[in-house]
Amino acid sequence: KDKRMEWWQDGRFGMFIHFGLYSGAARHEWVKHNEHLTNEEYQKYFDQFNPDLFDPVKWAKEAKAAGMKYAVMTTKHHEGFCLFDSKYTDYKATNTHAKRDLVREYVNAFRSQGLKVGFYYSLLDWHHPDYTMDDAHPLTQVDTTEANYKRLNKGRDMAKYRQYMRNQITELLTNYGKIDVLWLDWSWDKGAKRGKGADDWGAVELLKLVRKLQPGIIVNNRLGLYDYKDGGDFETPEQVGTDELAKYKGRTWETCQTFSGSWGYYRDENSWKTHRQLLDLLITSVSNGGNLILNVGPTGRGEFDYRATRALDSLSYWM
Ligand code: FUL
Repeated sequence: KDKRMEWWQDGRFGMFIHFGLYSGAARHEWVKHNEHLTNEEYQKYFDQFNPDLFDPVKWAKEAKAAGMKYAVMTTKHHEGFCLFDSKYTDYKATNTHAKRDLVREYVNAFRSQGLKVGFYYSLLDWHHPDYTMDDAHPLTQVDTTEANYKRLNKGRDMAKYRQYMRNQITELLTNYGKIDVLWLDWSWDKGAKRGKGADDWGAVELLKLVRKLQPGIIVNNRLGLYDYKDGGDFETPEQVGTDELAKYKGRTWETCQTFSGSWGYYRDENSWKTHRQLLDLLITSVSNGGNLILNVGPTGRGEFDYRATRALDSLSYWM
């Protein structure tokens, strides 16, 4: 048994937090992609970003009351916007009305409540000028011809983007004390056309860097390193039904699940899981030897939607 994994396997239950510019759009964290928005069109969400109700101590208290033992927050999602004060980009929270390093506040808040702290970091980046186009990029969805890919990729250089990621991962794993979990997201399955994987990220080197900077850290399995001896510490079945969880028995895994379907705040989504369904997910995960990480997408102003708070309340009542 791996000592490093003990707290995580005993803890069993965590909170995922998806927060970014898309929270203000309030219609899915993939909105830029889904609506094929250009950087110029997406700019208004940066200009208007103003999470005046951002209060991670409150979040941490709700998480703790619901029985959660750790949290993982998006430091950068696919949109490329950074919630932390990175030296390597201007596209960050400190340059918005927030004027603060929101990652630092999150880390301090959750630690102060005795919870373990994790970072989500997107490998995909729809904003970085060197990130080459693939089938998951907002700008390639309308015209998917080779000629268009060629045109859009002119002058882009993934080697530079790889360096950018190494720099940012170094910042994240150096400037915020001990980080307990790193959630890197995501790689295409092997053999997929126009999708990125391990080589694009420089995954082997990246993971070595992570282990060097934070020897105790627990890393998920989405770098695309399927054959490599260190492909990550746990599997990440996403939004699978309770009937599918039994097949993970005997493995090391964490199922990630939403309250309502999307990860980023989606105001008009009407598919919220019932309290019974949430409880069922938790019980089925734990009884099959896995973890459950349940996601909250705070609103653009930085607070939990009342439906999320209610769901967390119901869990804390059961606990
Ligand atoms: C997926 C992402 O594309 C979603 O937006 C979300 O972050 C989920 C946890 O992982 O692969």
